[in-house]
Amino acid sequence: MTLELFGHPFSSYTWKALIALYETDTPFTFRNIAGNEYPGNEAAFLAHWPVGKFPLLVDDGVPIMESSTIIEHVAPAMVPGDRDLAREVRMLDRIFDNHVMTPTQAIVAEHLPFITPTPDEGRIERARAALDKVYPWLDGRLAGRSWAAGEEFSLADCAGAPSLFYADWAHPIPDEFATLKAYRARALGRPSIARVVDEARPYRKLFPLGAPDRD
Ligand SMILES: N[C@@H](CCC(=O)N[C@@H](CS)C(=O)NCC(=O)O)C(=O)O
Repeated sequence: MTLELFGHPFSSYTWKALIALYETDTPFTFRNIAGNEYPGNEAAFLAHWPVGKFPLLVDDGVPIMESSTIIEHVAPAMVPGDRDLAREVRMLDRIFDNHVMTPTQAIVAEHLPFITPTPDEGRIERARAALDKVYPWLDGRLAGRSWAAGEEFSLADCAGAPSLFYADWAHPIPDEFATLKAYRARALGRPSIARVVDEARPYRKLFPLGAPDRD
């Protein structure tokens, strides 16, 4: 397979796919769609996927959308063979995307003037409330685990690390959730994750709430 990954170095879902590619040392070409820095990449990306959500993988000309599907394609071992463990991995993958990343994106979007000239404070408050519900649940679920679904790094961690990275910037995880904070810190120490974080440093000025001076 000849792989091209279209994405943005500061995008959480691009990180999710990149983490799986880096974890498995899979050769690929990164096609950066950041701004006007790389002319042609954005047009090629939109020609494959007019919806415009990234990342997008193109394997020998075949476009594959959605980060979880991309990961199952390039790194099938990221979902364990055991049926019960696979369910836990896929469930946590969905929870991180839908219940951590989605409210985080909502908070961020309400601070982007080109999306919302007047921030919708109600939407921001609902998103913060959603994170306040999921943080304690995750804190309990991750207790006693090295990685999101147990002892093995998996698809769930590819989703967990980027979503918690940005969620903590948008709506900090309270100190009382020590297990969740320790999981986030452990994830940031893993080489594949440290690498995506480092590659995105030049883009931190884009974070509309102001990137905190940490991580
Ligand atoms: N469900 C998609 C979500 C992708 C997504 O929301 N990507 C964001 C970047 S992190 C995006 O494309 N934002 C640009 C836009 O919405 O126009 C996936 O898992 O790949």
